[in-house]
Amino acid sequence: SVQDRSPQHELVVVANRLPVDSRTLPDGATEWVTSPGGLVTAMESVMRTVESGAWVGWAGSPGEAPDPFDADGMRLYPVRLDQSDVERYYEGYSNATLWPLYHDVIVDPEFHRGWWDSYLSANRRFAAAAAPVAAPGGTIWVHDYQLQLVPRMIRDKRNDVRIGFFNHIPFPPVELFSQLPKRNSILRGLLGADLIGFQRESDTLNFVASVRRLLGYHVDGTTISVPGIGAAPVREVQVETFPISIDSAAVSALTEDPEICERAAELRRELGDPEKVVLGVDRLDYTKGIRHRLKAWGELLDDGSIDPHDIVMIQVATPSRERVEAYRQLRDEVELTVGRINGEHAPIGRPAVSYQHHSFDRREMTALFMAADVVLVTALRDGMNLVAKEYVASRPDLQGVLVLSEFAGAADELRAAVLVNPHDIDELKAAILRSLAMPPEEQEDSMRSLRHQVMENDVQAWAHHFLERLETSQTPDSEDAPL
Ligand code: ADQ
Repeated sequence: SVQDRSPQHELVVVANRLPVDSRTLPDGATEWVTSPGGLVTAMESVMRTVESGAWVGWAGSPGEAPDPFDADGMRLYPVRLDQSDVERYYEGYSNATLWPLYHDVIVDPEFHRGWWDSYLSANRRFAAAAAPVAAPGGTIWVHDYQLQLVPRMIRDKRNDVRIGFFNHIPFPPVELFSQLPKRNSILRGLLGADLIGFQRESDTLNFVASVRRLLGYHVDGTTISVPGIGAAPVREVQVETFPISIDSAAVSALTEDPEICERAAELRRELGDPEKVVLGVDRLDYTKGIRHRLKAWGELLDDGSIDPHDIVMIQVATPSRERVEAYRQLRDEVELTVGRINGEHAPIGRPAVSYQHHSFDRREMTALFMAADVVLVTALRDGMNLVAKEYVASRPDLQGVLVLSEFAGAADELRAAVLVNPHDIDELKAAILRSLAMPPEEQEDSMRSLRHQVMENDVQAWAHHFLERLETSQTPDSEDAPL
């Protein structure tokens, strides 16, 4: 309730978005719908074990923030973002500066000073919402590139709490990171945490190298010594790799649902019962390599290596960041290419590429994975890529082939996939043909090994592992400790 003046939460999660979406009903009232993303699933199992958990984030529409409320056993604290914050902090600095820079400048990052000012003030608002609601000695876990200044901002207000930060996207090599205006403020912001986690080992090493090179701090392995201001003592910050995962058991269990099995069979019938179905599932993002995939597919059709009567490709491209220019351009290009491929190759009445520009629920997504003989994950750069893991979890029958870019974080763990460099179109074409021709026994060997990896390392284990490490990191000073 609003009368709750001094809330005390053992664990506070801070992320750009709350785990719920607001929906306006016909009568103008607001309804909250849980958005079951990976992070929500991961935290659900952790939140169940703490007496009192909280989540701080934006509710998804610009303007006044709703009052705090309870959902799914947690207290949610909405943060206000005005229209100009959405344009400059979120679409601007987060998604048109940091996102392309952190993904190896696949498109040019834009640098605008006004965007930075908004990033700073929005980060302050998230920190100001999170700091007062953590219990003394409690834990605050900050997520992702939109909130890199928050750890330090919380540290400045609360020296008694443990602060963790996890970056869901890659951390770039120091040569690229150095281009970022205000780069040192970003590093100092992150170093307010006790534990900083990354998806893959190379991200951890890139971050540590940037701290050493740009701030000159002492580094011992992956322990960074952050000098105190004035007489304050040196603080040790741990940097570690925590590859994120999915709720593997839940995904795998869906494949036993008779309705979903029937839907998988129906999908194949709807496509005209082709011999093989090839699937891509991505947010419509330039990091995902959708253009490279379509280029390879178009050439395989052009040179007759693939007969569109026998083999169909489904490309699911979820609408994403549609107000950012690079995303509008990408959508136009992808849709032009799909149109051309279909115009040249599709038999009458059925597609060569079935293109789906919308969202699907979990059940339909599982049916798609079950219907797919080959899944193509051709990201040019990706923190992890959960689609790769979802496909593996959806194949307890041990059939199907995963083609996986070595530039996706998942490639560090999923060694038994058909690994590719998606920039090499010839290599990509050869990998697709090899996958389409792979004998069932070979598919089984590789899928068994992939499943072992994905089923053993689920998102619940990921969250527990991170929080366990955070608990054993340097004990924070209590507020009244003598200086
Ligand atoms: P994303 O870039 O969003 O995540 P990804 O890891 O593939 O990428 O997760 C996408 C999720 O959305 C998957 O669960 C997928 O099934 C779902 N999805 C995609 N299209 C959909 C559709 N049309 N309908 C319904 N669901 C759809 C960021 C990083 C990744 C990192 C994750 C988690 O960029 O590298 O793996 O965070 O840390």
